Amino acid sequence: MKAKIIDGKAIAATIREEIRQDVARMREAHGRVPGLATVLVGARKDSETYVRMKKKACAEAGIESFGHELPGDISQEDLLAVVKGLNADPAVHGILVQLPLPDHIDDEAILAAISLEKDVDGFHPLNIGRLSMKRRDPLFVPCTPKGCIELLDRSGIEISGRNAVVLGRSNIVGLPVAMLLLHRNATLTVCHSRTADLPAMVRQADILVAAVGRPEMVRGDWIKPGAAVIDVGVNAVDDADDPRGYRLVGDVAFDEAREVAGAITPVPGGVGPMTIAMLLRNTTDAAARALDRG
Ligand code: NAP
Ligand code: LUD
Repeated sequence: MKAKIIDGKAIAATIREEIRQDVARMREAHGRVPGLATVLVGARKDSETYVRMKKKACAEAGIESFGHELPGDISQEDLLAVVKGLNADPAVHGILVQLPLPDHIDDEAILAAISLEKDVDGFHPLNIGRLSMKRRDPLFVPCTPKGCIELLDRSGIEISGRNAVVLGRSNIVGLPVAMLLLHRNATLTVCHSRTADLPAMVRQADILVAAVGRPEMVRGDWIKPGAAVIDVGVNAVDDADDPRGYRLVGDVAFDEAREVAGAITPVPGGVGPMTIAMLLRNTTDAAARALDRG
């Protein structure tokens, strides 16, 4: 039997509509709307695309966005000054500094400078620290990991008590998604580039989250029959038949895996749109908290 396709694009559209209604209610009740500052350093094509998509999604939800496009050779000091200016701006409820930053920038110092209340990416060290500890609620959960859990929940996939395998341990996806699965009482395995027998580990997974950045690395015969597969990877591979000269594939060989899995996310149209929806959710939550503080 073929796997159910988890339609991230459709689920994200539903969530964005929920947010649009929350924003409209906020505007009516308080005369205020959420504001997101986007900070883009340099001219990476992928980062430009993602930031453009985020600003467009904000506009559609009624969220104000403030774009800061900065040169790739900006100094650490000047970038810090931009962040501090945004911290002080009452119209800005959330600050997104798109990663990766150029090599000469100390990204940890930049992320740590974002005010905790505006850390809608959830990358501030204190938010990550809280996420990693039992019963310490972070103010914000990172968008991509949060989107993965939301996809499972909205697809009716049980997490508690099941074997979850996460491929990858990056700060932005692998590690935080592992923490979230653990908090939801999955039995957790985290694999990485030194894992001895990756296929054998993956075969244990009732829930597999793949975030390695290797096109179609996970083969169909690695998948446990009936497993839920969340493919975070977004990899461009050359394709002469595509007008752009490339197409996007995940970390999982989709056509093989869908013959075995119980449910699977496609790439594109899986986790990616959820990342953006969760950013809008976090920004709207940040604005609501700012209103509560008065
Ligand atoms: P990353 O920082 O490069 O981390 C990759 C992780 O995968 C590392 O932990 C690495 O292990 C592990 N890894 C690499 N090669 C491996 C192999 N052959 N076998 C086992 N593990 C291996 O990447 P990332 O930022 O987490 O992103 C991962 C993928 O997700 C990329 O394709 C990225 O484009 C995509 N992504 C998508 C979204 C979205 O919204 N859809 C968001 C973020 C990222 P070590 O730790 O041992 O080096
Ligand atoms: N930095 C992210 N860097 C990269 N794909 C994203 C992403 C949308 N500070 C910070 O936004 O959350 C972040 N915060 N990230 N990413 C990756 C990561 C960051 C990746 C994919 C998508 C955001 C997305 O919508 C579409 C899809 O998978 O359907 C395809 C888009 C296309 O190029 O056609």
